[in-house]
Amino acid sequence: MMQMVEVDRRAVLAGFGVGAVAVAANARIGAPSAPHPRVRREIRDLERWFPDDLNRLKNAVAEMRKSRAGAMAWDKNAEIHSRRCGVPSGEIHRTLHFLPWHRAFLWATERNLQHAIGDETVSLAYWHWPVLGAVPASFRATPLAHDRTRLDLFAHEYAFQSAMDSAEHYVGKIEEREGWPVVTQLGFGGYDVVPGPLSVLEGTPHGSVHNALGKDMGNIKWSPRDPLFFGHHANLDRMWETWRGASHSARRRTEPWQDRLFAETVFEFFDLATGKTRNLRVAEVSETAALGYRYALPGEGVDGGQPVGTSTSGQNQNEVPDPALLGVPLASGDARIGLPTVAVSIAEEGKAKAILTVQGIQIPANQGGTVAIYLFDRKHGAFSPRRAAFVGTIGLVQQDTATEIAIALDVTTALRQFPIESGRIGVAIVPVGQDDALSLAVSGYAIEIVPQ
Ligand SMILES: [Cu+2]
Repeated sequence: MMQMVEVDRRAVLAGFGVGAVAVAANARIGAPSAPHPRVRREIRDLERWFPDDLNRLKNAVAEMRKSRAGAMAWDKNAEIHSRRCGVPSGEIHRTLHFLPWHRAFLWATERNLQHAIGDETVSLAYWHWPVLGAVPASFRATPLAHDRTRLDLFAHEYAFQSAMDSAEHYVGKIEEREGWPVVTQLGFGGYDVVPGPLSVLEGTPHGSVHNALGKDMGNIKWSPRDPLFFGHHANLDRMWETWRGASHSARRRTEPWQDRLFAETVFEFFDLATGKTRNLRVAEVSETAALGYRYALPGEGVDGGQPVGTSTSGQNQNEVPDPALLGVPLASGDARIGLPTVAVSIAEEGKAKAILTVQGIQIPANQGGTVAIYLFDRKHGAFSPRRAAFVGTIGLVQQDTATEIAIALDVTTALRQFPIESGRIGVAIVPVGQDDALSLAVSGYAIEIVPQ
């Protein structure tokens, strides 16, 4: 599958002609409408300290959800997302366009909300999952309520720390070793302009939080029908900004703004003001300041408020799922251990890391769920959570067609804490807290030791 992906990309690149065209990363979409950028705040902060801002958002959503001539502007806006899911070209999931497309979608939706009530100060809010670990009160009542399976979250579902820790470079790197495609760098928001492995961020917390809420939110195409979609994706957008750090940080420079296929792609959005399509180039959404907004920290600008959840390092033990929630492994097998190109050990901090790739994960149509990945020593025989190292969780969001995906995870810490003495590493994929059955087939597992 992945060799195919590489061939496709080269073919498309050839169509554009050789010679990269530089794209200014600071492209502007006209001046921001207000002298100060709009501030997107955490939902609980709006509830407690900024009721006027929350009311503006509620009124605008209520207006867009009203039926006019049998059609709702809200659903027309949501439909834009469905056109980019499970499509032969222009897919915005499992690609590099995951973060920029959703940023543009939030921005276009925010403009529509402003237009709906004729107030350009309407701003989206973000849902920082760990603050409450549940759906905020304001999103449980009309007009922000929606049909959802669950209102509480498990910590392993909003495990953003793993995504932050694994976010080495925005662009993942895939190498071929002994005829086997191996991910040697972990893409934060994707790997390529065509669908490739699922990035850590897109699996968890993105996919797992979608799955937790279920109903429309658990359906990749129609998730934006739920108003909380925009709170969820605003927090992912904020994580992107947090990961980038200060302007022009080294991380920001690793982003593929020089890649024309990435940066010059044009996406269409629904524009309520004209009833027509509004186009946005990916390069136009590189800077939040140019789009006229910024994110406040949770509790920012509030007397006595404490910023929370701002740490971007360290392991969060709460992310390990409760063993009582684990089901029977959906798939397990031995990992191929790639020979390191130079003799390095992962035991020493900063010398090398171990990357696990799981290839050819077949997900049947209309099935989704959150799975946990474990490593275990094969000398003990079959998998048991009590004798295994937890690696991370991956949220696989339901699609209406069967899909094949690959995932890559940093297993350095897991292997340090749980040395595999026999050298035979087993990998298990275990469903977490699922009522409905999910079935998976996997073609193989590989662990690569990558010098740093
Ligand atoms: Cu999406």
